Amino acid sequence: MAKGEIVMGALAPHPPHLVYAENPPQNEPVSEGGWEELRWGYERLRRSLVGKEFDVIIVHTPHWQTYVGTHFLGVPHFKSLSVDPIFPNLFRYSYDLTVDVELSRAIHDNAAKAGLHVQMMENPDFRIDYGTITSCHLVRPEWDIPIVCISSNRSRNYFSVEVMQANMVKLGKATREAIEASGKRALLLSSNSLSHRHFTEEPEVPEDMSQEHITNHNQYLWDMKMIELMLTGKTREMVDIMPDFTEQTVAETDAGSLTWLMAALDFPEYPGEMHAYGTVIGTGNAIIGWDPASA
Ligand code: 2X7
Ligand code: FE2
Repeated sequence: MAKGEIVMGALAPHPPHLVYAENPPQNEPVSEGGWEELRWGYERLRRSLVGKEFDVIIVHTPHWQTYVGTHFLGVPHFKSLSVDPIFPNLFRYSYDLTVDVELSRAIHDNAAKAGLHVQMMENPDFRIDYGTITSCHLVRPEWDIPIVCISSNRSRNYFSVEVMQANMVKLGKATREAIEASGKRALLLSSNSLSHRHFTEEPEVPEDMSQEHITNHNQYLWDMKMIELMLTGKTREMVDIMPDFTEQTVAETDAGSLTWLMAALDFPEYPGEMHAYGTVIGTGNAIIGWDPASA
């Protein structure tokens, strides 16, 4: 069997606003558009995947939060309605997806061997989180490829951001090794925003773009620093300063998704490809791809 590989890794944020703005048939609310910069960025990311074949999408998500260990979806098929708890006016999405349980279990087993607390999630009535659905929809709206979905272990909350990062580095390595042993080609998604202070009031028309901007300049400067490191191949340095970034911008990197992705890609020294940066209700969001073939 040929060695499996990561065909691309991407920072793929999940503001539900982006799905709302696209008006796909799966989402009930209807919009007049909005957040084009980011939606066009997702278009560019999808274009960069044309011609690359992949068997599975592996997503690490901040909105499936587990407090005892990292969990993996372990049921082959899920179909239900996902409603965003904060923005039910924007996101009521009917999903129907398949899971690569074999690869899910292989990553689980590898992570257990590396000393991490892990568990397969085998409840068929489990509700898939909107982070997973949004990132997967925007990257692959056809839903024709099985996913592996990894929870975010909230060790940052009861230990520290450093403990969380150390665990995510182990999880990333375990993920890469499981992919290689499987013979499969995988697309990896880190489903998170960068800076994450957001407005506490929504405009009357949510897609009124005259109201959209970063919450404060401090966040903008931090986002630009992190992006500069990602675009110049300094990903170890980026991960090293992530605790400060996370603290100062209440960044969604607290979930560990981006650290996991960097470790799975073995800390790329080649530049990430920038597809877009934009704000959603004041948060900073970047869409960036890393293609190991460009190393
Ligand atoms: O979950 C999110 C997010 N990460 C960013 C912006 C807006 C809403 O939801
Ligand atoms: Fe989020």
